[in-house]
Amino acid sequence: MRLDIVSIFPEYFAPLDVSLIGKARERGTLDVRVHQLRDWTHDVHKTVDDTPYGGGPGMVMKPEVWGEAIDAVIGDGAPRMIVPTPSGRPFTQELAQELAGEPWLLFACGRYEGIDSRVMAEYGARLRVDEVSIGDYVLAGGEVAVLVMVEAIGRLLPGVLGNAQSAVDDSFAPGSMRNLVEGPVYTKPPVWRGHEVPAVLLSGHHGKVARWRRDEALRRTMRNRPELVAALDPETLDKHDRRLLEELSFRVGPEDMAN
Ligand code: JCZ
Repeated sequence: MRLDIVSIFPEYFAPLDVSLIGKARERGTLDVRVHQLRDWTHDVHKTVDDTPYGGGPGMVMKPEVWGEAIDAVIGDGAPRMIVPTPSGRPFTQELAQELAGEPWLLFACGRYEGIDSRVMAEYGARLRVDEVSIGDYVLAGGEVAVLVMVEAIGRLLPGVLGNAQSAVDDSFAPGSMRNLVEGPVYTKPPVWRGHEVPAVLLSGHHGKVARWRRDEALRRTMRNRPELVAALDPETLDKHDRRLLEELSFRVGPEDMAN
């Protein structure tokens, strides 16, 4: 997969030289190219921003420099273009999986109050362009959002994770703990500073371990993400699940306790 990133702060992307993503780049699985937007300015001050039409605070990134940068980066090609913004569509595990199937992604990192919207209109007529939000908080620019997305996408590429199971076994990945967050995890030693590993995990009883893990996932989802419990399909809950959720005082829906 090829990734192009355009930013006025290319130094932000130093983390892509290390760990999983760095190794994937060394192997050639990932071809990451980071570009300095200011390379496509023409004035001595390398200006990338101007005052907003209609007034208001802050500055807006000028369309001309973005146009020259993107034209140069894409050539005759047609990558999928991603523009981080707090007003974009949510970045989810599902979108990460979709993007992991693309051969070429172009990330455009805004700063200030964002990029003149005509840039997205122009390339939206030539490329698939998505404005994407990584969460409901406001960053100072798109760079950190791109790091988040590249890590989430990169670890899904064939051969990037050491253990191929790890990627399909995550909290939000289809076919694993579906719509629940993961429960707690433990390793050796069996007692640490007086805290014991739950005995069931040492029992060797796989059925009981699975049941306990599901209970813990339900408890933790109820505590931290009650909206996920509310959205569960009751058909995916067995009698034991329903009893536990009752204990946690959650009403489960039309199904009765006879199942
Ligand atoms: C440019 N401020 C780009 C994205 N989810 C999320 N939060 N904040 C952003 C973001 C903020 C920005 C810019 C200037 C993205």
